[in-house]
Amino acid sequence: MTAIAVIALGSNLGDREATLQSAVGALGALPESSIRAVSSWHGTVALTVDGPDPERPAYLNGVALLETRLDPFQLLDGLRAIENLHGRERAERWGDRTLDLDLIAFGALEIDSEQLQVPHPRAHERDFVLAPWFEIDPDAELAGHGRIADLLLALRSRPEPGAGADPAAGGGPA
Ligand code: A4P
Ligand code: MG
Repeated sequence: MTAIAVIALGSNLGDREATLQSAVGALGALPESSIRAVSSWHGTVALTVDGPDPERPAYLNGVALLETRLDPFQLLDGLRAIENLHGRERAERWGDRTLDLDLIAFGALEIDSEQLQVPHPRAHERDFVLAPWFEIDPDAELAGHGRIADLLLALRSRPEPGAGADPAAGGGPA
């Protein structure tokens, strides 16, 4: 059975665009898999465990749709192998990286194991995932969270994280 996997790509070290292009090539070369769509690359501020940090190298982020006969765990192994081929090192959580490949969704499947959670547990609140995904599949839904168009709208109507409360706004969202 084939499924459509939604894969988020991110890079904030080295030649980011070359790395992302090379990763897309490697994704398409996985067994029984082919690329269906790739977004443009979006420049984004690095999100760290302490919040957005404009002092860190900025990311390029994008999303690819991969049609695959691999199962989600085989695909995760493939993503790790491609990250490693592109010099990924794991020093700190949410630290700078040459390449991050996250499995955002796998059809409508929901998985909650130690190794793999699908949909990706933080995808619904990340502009840098939803915006490129919306570009290539505007009608997409994220299992358990609804339409990505609505998620993006909700995110963008919130005050900027870290911008602080606006006293004139009178106590936050209604
Ligand atoms: N894992 C579980 N579920 C998944 C999944 N759906 N996709 C496990 C991928 N991996 C999944 O990942 C840690 C473990 O998560 C893996 O062993 C895998 O079995 P990792 O790639 O080694 O580490 P990480 O990416 O640092 O951790 P984490 O918590 O997945 O980070 P996030 O949430 O992916 O955030 N800022 C901007 N602007 N753009 C970014 O792309 N990315 C991150 C990483 C932080 N800040 C960013 C960006
Ligand atoms: Mg990751």
